[in-house]
Amino acid sequence: MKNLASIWFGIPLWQRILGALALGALTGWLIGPAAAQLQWIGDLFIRLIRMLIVPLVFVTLVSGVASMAAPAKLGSIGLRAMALYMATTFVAILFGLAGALILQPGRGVTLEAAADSEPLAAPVPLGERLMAIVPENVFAAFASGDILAIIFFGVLLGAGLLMAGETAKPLIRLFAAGSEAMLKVTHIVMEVAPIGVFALVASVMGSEGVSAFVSVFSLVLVIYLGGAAHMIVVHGGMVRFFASRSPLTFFAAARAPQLLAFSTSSSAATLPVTLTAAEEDLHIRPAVASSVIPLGATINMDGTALYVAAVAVFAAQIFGVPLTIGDYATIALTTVLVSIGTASVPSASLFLMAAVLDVIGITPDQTALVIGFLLPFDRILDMWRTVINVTGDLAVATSVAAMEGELGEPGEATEAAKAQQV
Ligand code: DAS
Repeated sequence: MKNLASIWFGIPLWQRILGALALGALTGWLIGPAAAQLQWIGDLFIRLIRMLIVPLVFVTLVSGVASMAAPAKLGSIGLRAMALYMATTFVAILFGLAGALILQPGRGVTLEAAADSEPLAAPVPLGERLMAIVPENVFAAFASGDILAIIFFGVLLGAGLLMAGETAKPLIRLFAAGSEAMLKVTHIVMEVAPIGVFALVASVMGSEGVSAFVSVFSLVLVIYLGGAAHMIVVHGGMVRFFASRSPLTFFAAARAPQLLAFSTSSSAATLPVTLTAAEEDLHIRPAVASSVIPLGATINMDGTALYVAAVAVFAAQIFGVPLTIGDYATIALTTVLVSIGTASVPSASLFLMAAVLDVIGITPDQTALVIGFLLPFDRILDMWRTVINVTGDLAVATSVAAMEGELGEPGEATEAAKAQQV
């Protein structure tokens, strides 16, 4: 038994997760809807990961900011991250539009009246969402897991500790220890990832089945091929250009978060692993990783932007709505806002995309038809777009860290461990 365990733990985690994913897909395909019995195991795993998010994001952010050389850096990190986030999202939209125009996924698709399609979730107005970044009550923000509000407060507290000088040293060390501890807890939880991933993928494959692919094969192609091209060209190119890092090394370090993003379809559920990979495998110092990664998981969604833009063209093709250059520009602008507003949970953007379809003249009834048509297998599309979302966060964080001189070398001790020697 002992050497079985040593063999198992001797296999790299990402390979154990990949194996579990493949076995889950096969199991789901073989036993079909009966695989739904496994759903509770997947749900339990996601609860485990989500349990980490608030404490991990908060302590690593406060510790990261408080260990910064100077508060001024915060401004340049934030500005650089936002600029790269918006730029990569815009390019992802171009990939989505181009893919949909080339592959014409809406050609020949006729939509029967969608069954009782879900009522469209009214998207939260962007102004309201921006106001909510400032929490009226930080404990309420913690309790509700409001990541943007937690980031806002965490940055301020970290800056306050930084400026408090000597008297704050004990608290800074406490947060550094907390950050190290939460990263270790994430590792513990990740050890059960293969079981959780197996159950999640088996239940999705069992319920969606491969047949779902047939009716939207070309749309799946647009998302999967367009997304792969975007990751290779844009994310790989950024890492090469800004950080002089090999894209292959970057993608190897991103494997575990990508596999988790694929299995959970949730950037939020993947966030603890994205943060750990950023600090430990990509050697991004906490000063950058602790703020840029949680921010990206919340507002930077390249995969979602590519998907929403592609579906807008897909819908226009189905209903024969002619699109002018102005329409494409409107799709791009609205899609950027939708991708910022999309929550980091499964299928979040499926309903928000109504805002984009609306601006190009698709009627609410037609929108309901499109959403009703996509709903049954949005999860298969969501799995991949969430991978692209998470990869984009890591690529931007790597680039910003390089520009800020906060990109360490392999084998370097983590900041928290160094802080312990203070
Ligand atoms: N699943 C969402 C995420 O967590 C993205 C989406 O719904 O488009 O990134």
